[in-house]
Amino acid sequence: RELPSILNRMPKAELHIHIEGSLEPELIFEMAQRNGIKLDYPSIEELRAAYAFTDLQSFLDIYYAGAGVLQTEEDFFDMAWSYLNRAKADHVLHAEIFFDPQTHTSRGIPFATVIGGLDRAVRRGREELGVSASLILCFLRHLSEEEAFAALEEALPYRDRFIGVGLDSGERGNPPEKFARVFARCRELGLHLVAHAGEEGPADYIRDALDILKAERIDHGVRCLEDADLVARLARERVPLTVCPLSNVKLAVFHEMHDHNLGRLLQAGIAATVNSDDPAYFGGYLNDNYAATFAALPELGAREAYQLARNSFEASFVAEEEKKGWV
Ligand code: ES4
Ligand code: ZN
Repeated sequence: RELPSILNRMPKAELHIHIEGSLEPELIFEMAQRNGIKLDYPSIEELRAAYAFTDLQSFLDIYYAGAGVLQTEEDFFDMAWSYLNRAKADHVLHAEIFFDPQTHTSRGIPFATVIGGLDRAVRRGREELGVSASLILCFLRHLSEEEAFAALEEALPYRDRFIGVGLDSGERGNPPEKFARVFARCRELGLHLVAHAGEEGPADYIRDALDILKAERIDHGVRCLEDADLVARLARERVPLTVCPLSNVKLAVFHEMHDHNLGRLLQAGIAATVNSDDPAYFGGYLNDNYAATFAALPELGAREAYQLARNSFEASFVAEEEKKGWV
């Protein structure tokens, strides 16, 4: 009865959101127009209709194409500002936001343009919206480790504008070990470390992200349930999983929401959190993800709602002092 209202209004953190995945078709068209870019789709409706994915790669193809309209610092600002306003509406107090610099620098957009626009939105969000936010730079795992090192090198003059690094894009065939050395370097630099693992890839990739990359948090990680020893370890070591339910259903990781394992992860004692991943592409922002999972999974009630919100703050990279005000 009152659960939907509790879910909507409870304070929460979002830890798995790709800022390029928050770019709504309306903004894609607006930016294409102002930047003089010709799109492959004649209308907003036809672009949205193309958002019918069969797996991760079919999504990534459209997602990277959409990001092609981003040209100026203003574009990056507008994208992030729009997301932060949506986050505020969902009672998100804190967001840790992924961005993919290689998607842009490979098109000739300077790293300074990307980080300049995103950082300005993050600062303004803190001041004007009261939403705390920080940035996490993701390496594209379909590219080489050498290219990841080059991306890191370009980013280092802006070291104070992001708090960590992650690993995203196509998982299959791009195991964690491919990025062992660049993650070791990031660790020396004092950056936080996260990695997508166990979304489409096997449970082994989750273990390797922990053992080889020293990831502090696993993005997705839902395939851990295929390995009982790993589940026990994740629970014992309180390794957070940033689970993205609507994403998982749209990309056919689970056939329908009723099949999602979020309830089982919590029952196993894992510090799971709920997140939106790419909200413009997967049918909803953070509160939509909470609403869809709680509607489909009968084992989720008020206790689990509270647990998930609490997990989201505990799993965040904010200082322990600041966390105390939230949990
Ligand atoms: C992503 Cl759902 C997902 N998985 C891997 N990489 C990504 N980049 C943006 N969304
Ligand atoms: Zn993701």
